[in-house]
Amino acid sequence: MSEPNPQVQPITPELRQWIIDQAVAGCRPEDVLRSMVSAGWQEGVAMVAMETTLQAHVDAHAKAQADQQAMAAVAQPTAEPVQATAVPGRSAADLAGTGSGSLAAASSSRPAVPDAMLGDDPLYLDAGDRRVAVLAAMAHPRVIVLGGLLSDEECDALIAAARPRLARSLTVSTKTGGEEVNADRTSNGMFFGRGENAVVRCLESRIARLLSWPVENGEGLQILHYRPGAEYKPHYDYFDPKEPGTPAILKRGGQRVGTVVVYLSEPAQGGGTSFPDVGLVVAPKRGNAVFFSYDSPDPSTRTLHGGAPVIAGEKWIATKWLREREFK
Ligand code: PD2
Ligand code: ZN
Repeated sequence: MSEPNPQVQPITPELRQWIIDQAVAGCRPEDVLRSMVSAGWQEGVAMVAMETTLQAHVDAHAKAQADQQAMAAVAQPTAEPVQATAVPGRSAADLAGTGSGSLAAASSSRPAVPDAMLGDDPLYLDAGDRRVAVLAAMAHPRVIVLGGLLSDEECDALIAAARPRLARSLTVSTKTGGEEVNADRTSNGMFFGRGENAVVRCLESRIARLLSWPVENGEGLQILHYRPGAEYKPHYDYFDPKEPGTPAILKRGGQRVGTVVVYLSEPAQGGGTSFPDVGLVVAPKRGNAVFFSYDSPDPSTRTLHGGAPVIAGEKWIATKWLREREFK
């Protein structure tokens, strides 16, 4: 953070971005305030800077979501209106430490699910240490295709660290709350712990910044390896509320509300990520990613998706699932 001028103390764009970065990274508001004060900011100015910055951030996010929902309504005049859900994650009010106070009251439409700020139709998004391209976006289902989320070297580093730890992929059983081998998922996989190594940390902080969703709400990064013939049949990533094992699963961070699939290698043929409800297939281009979100655990989100069979070559991906709250 730059040294403030004690006479004037203007709230600069750099300071605003720094405050947003701290919030998205999950820093406690009192710690952010303390850092600002110890860097020379007057406490009152620091408080105002935090409140106004986070409020503007939330408003911009809400506007982007409202624009997207309006677009969806135009495209789907008969579709049901998008429902506001309970407030997962953290609001600006929570982040600013004002709890249910002024900011919460001022902001009736808080971001309910992770999302990128596409309000002004940007070609690129700032992921902190990297510029990421917006290659395609769809409102309903909410799908965003991102270009260049990881470099080739970062893809290789994740594959190399994961390879010795691969085992037949399991899925979470909503019948029991445990894990089981699933015939619909014929890949091998492993999980990194959150923040386990430098590349994992980099990817996690890029995702948190791009989608304005705290790192702490992410499950550990999963790596999957598909050989020819391997696939992941269409499924939903949220946990079915009607299944008996779901309440136990939800104790750790609530529902899944978003998924980021990052392509680490390109198969020669096949292996796209399909969204059968809308006839979309995302090509598995190395370094690119597909993000989709679901604001309720329901097929009306149209987020049925699958990993198409690999026809030739090998496919490696990294999957980051995002929960409503901190995933401990
Ligand atoms: O490999 C994929 O493209 C894919 C498709 C559907 C991955 C996942 N789901 C997942 O990891 O949830
Ligand atoms: Zn999936």
